[in-house]
Amino acid sequence: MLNRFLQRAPENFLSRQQIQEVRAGRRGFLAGAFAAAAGTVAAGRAVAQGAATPAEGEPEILNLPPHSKGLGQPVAARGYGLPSEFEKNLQRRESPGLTRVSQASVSFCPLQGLFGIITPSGLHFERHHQGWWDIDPSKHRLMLNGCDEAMLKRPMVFNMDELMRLPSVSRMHFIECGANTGMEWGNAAVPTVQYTHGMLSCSEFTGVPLRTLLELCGADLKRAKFILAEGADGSGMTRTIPMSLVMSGEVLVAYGQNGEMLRPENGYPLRLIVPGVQGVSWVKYLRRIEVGDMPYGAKDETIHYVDLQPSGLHRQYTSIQEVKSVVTSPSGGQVLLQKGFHNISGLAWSGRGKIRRVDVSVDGGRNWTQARLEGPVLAKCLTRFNADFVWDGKPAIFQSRAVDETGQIQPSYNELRKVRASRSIYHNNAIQSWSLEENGEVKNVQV
Ligand SMILES: Nc1nc2c(c(=O)[nH]1)N[C@H]1C(S)=C(S)[C@@H](COP(=O)(O)O)O[C@H]1N2
Ligand SMILES: [Mo]
Repeated sequence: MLNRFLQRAPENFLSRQQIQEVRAGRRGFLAGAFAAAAGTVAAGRAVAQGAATPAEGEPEILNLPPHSKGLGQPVAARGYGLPSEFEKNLQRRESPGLTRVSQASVSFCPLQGLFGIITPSGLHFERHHQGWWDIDPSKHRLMLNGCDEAMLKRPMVFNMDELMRLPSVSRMHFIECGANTGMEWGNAAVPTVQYTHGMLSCSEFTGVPLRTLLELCGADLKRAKFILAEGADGSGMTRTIPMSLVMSGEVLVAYGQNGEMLRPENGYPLRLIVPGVQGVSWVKYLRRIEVGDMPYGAKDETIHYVDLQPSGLHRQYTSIQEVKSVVTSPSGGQVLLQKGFHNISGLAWSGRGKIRRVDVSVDGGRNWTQARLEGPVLAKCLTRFNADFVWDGKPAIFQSRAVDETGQIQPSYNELRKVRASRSIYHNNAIQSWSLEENGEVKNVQV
């Protein structure tokens, strides 16, 4: 039993005292159940004990509660639905002290509490370099131009209605910030999967292939080598994207997210979708696309979002998010309250295509067993995996290792540090370890 419904602390894990309280209650409940079972073959007194009125706070199955007898809420009491009152603890959270101001920060997605592969839009992680805006879509414009007149024959400015008239596609893709897991390069630094891996989300996006727009504008698709995407917020977010990705038809100028318009935090009313590529290239509040024949060398690709190599040099333009996976449950901060069966569940993804296979270890990587991939398994999309685990009460170390359809295998920390050293920020796709202690607590460790 995980502590999903018992998380009252502002963070996603219980205090030591709360765990003790839960255990005390739980133990009482189990003792009652065992007494009942024993009672069927032994003395009637044990039966009476087992079936006794439940401990305080335990629901009474035989007494009908008010919601079984009365009239419920009317329809449309909420024009836009909200999660249950009892799910309040599942929140995006800012990592304390990570940045100096919350306008240039990250809120992490609570992966430990999510099922399947789609991130509810209200829990999608946020990364803003200069705060978010709720931009009036009737005033928003997208301009397309070339680096010179020959590169794009008909420069155009679209409004939202004009864009939304065009043939659209809907695709499910993950977005991962290049800095996801960036705090873990040197050592296990943060306690929960929300903070280790929560700059990751997955949605169904709807929009127009950028290629369609470039064709409409008469771009020279032979000469064009790169595009520059520019956002309308104050961060001056501009990113160079290779034309090869655009020509594949995968890059979308998107307005839809999970069946409705994008959320303001995620770029409403228009953002770029660049499947498989790190989040920073998914320019939000998209207002301009320029077609060119050279990389643009913008600040967010020359100074930021570069990878420090062991030689001391920086590597630029590493954009593909390599194969990666993580066990989301049981994960750091959670507590196993009972021995016996537990479902190990997690997410796997690759910027190069589909996930082929995920292996799971419960002994820190000595032995591996193949996890079940729950469909659908889509390219450049999160894939949910599950594996069985029976806890005997002894310490364990949970790990997952993903392989993608190109044969790339997720590296261990040792393997990754051999080629990348340990002082980088971006593109950490190492195997995550969670240590299960004898007392049931799960902790972030590196082995
Ligand atoms: N205009 C604009 N686009 C932006 C950013 C930004 O600050 N401004 N942040 C980028 C970064 S670094 C990431 S990781 C993703 C995050 O997208 P999200 O906030 O929808 O999760 O948006 C990218 N696009
Ligand atoms: Mo990012």
